[in-house]
Amino acid sequence: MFRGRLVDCHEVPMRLQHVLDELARRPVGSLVQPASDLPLEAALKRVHSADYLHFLAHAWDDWVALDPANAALDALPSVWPLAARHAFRTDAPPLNFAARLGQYAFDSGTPLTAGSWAAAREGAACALAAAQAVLGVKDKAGERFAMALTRPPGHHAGPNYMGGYCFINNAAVAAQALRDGGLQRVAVLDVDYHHGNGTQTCFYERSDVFTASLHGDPRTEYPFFLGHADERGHGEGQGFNLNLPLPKGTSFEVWWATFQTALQAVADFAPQALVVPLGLDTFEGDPISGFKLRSADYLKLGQAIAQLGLPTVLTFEGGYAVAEVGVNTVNVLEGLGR
Ligand code: Q9C
Ligand code: ZN
Repeated sequence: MFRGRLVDCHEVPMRLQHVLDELARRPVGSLVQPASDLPLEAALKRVHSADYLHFLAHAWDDWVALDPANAALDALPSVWPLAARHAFRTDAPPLNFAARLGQYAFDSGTPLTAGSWAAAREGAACALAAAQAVLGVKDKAGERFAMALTRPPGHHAGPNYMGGYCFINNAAVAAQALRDGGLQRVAVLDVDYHHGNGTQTCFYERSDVFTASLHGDPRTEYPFFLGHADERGHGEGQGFNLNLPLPKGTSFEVWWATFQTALQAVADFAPQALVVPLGLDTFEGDPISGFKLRSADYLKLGQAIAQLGLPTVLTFEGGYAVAEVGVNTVNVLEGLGR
């Protein structure tokens, strides 16, 4: 659902194929599948509520059970409880499917389709495997970098809601797995064009995971209702969230100067590991975003992340200039090694 019409989703399978094709041309590391015996259910429950996970796991079957003809359609939410205004009750869960979908979604632009749960779940397994790879095992040192090459993306998904093409927050799963693996302080540096609202919310009241996001100003850019500079964390988490909103149309030079502020804030936190939700929708050719980064700029981005000197997990977030997303992603990965 985009601007009042059903359109083809911007978040398409070919995005990842372009990354794989570019990696075949320019290998920057080994490609591995996550092991099948990872403690995935436990890792998912560390980030998402049990009732939300149960909803996601059964949503497609529930949707098709309403009407067999639904198998040819995506499920899209159309009604919301507006909990923030205390206008509707959320303590009396509805049975109606449309109501349940609305309860667990914050926009109408995130189609839930036949493979959504399986893909989101495997994506989280990949993020968990990436976290474990940088943690290492008993006698074996961890990898310096690991990227979860998955879709759908994750950084808009919160503890109990989907949205922004996201269902499971892969970056949050990775950050929590790094904590549970024994690291005391983990930083998240979100460079997607859109504010990482889900990740911010997951860790907003915690001082052990510092979250920073550099993104289009929510006054004009999605997700609109979170991502302002005055959101600094709450309670224990006061001071452990940093938002750096920038106007639509921002050039690489201005973006880069602001990125330095984010890097310094991460370094000041002195984390033991870093998670980077990597969105390539900051690219000048992105069809739904408004920053002006060029392909070569992503080499510098990768290089600067590596200069933090931290074990780093990257997750694959936005980036809808489909033909260029492979080159831009692999440029970041190549930059890491420079
Ligand atoms: N006028 C990610 O990049 N709607 N999600 C955009 C633009 C949703 C983006 C409308 C954008 C979601 C992971
Ligand atoms: Zn994005």
